[in-house]
Amino acid sequence: MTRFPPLSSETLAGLRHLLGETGVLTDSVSLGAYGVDETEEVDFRPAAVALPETTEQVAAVLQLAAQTGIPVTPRGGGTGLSGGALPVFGGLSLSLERLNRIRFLDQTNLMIEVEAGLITGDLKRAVEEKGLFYPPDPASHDSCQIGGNIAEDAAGPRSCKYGTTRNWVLGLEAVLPDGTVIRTGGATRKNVAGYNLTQLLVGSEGTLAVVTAALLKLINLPRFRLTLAAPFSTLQGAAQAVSRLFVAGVDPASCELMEARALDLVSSLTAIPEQLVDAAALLLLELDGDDDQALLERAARASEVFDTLEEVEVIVAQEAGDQRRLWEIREKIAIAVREYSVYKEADTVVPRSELANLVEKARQVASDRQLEAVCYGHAGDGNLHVNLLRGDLDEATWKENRDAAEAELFDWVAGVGGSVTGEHGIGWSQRRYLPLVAQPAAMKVMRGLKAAFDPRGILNPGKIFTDR
Ligand code: S2G
Ligand code: ZN
Repeated sequence: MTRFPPLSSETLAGLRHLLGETGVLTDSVSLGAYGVDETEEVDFRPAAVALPETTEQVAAVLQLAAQTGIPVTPRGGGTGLSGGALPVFGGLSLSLERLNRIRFLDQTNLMIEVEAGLITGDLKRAVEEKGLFYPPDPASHDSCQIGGNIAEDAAGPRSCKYGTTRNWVLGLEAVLPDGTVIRTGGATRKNVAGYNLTQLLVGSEGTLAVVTAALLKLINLPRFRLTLAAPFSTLQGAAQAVSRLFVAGVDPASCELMEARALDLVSSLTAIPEQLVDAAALLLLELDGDDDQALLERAARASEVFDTLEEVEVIVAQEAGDQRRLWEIREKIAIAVREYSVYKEADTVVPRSELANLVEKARQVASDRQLEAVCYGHAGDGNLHVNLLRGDLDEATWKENRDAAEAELFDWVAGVGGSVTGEHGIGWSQRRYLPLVAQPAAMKVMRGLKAAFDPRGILNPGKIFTDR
């Protein structure tokens, strides 16, 4: 494992000189807070937290780190689910939270330039006030930051129709590990000049450069939305319906699946409508567009698809309040699971046609090891969050069984052409699974890229690869 020098009092004084007294935190409450994100069961404290306010300050911090060999771990809102923002080798936690301005909104070209620390929900609301739409909608939208979304290529329910964060990034401003500021991409809809550094940095989990600002694409806000809740009497039926919806051209903006156990857990946090409580599985769809009649026709088409599998009493919500109540069911599942049990989440993604088999496999790997599996997630993307619950197991058995169950599940997922993370990233907690989906030759290219950007290995060390 790589070793780094400790943060000396000279380096700390240098940091204070660059960022001012309030720009560097070393008290133990702060170090504790910046040592965790939302990943289960991990905690790594930094030696200090740096809070720059400008790109120049980010560059200066990285220059100092490069000179002294101190590792730097960039951090957004701390809502990550693979430990990407955790300083596993100590050193500096570099939080972008104070770079949170909207630099400009270009309503002629439908673009916005924002700084990395802007809360994603604030970005979404700012453009919606102007009748515009930035579709990516991670579950944590009210606390995650756009820079973190870019680092992880975050997604959410609407990536089903609109793609993940990367589909909306036209250009970036970023700082390389030696402190050099680079700009990639630009304000054009097309751009094939040279290597696509923008898209290389998106999803690179803060291991290649620190993103400080992004130029994002916008579209017009769809005028109408419909929410459909479809209770199935079998989980297999619900899972099979998903691929058929797309073949039939229903084109949902979101298509989420949750199994009975997820509904059962979330019922302690929000009301489940009578017609849905006994479902073995629930599909929740959002349809959007500018023609309300066309939306109703697509809703009818969705019902026809369901009826090819079984008779389903679909709830169609047209009012915003009714829609919200239905979406709350889905949005609160993660919290409900967390409140119920210690758990480990496998962020599986498979071709849609494998969804039914995925749920079967998740149940088997769990029950073989006295665990419970709760499956829910973005079925339209083939992306299910398989939550393995500890229940009553003692610590040692839990760890052993959890790891074995997860490994068997990911082996199977890779075998059917799926992947080991759909939207939460490899980060720290999924590193050992990357080789299941990236062959040795691809891993070698990835390592070469890391070395080209960060020859000294000081930027977010310990992530993505097992041996750095
Ligand atoms: C979702 C969050 C999962 C979690 O879709 O709700 O991506 O474990 C998630 O917090
Ligand atoms: Zn999710």
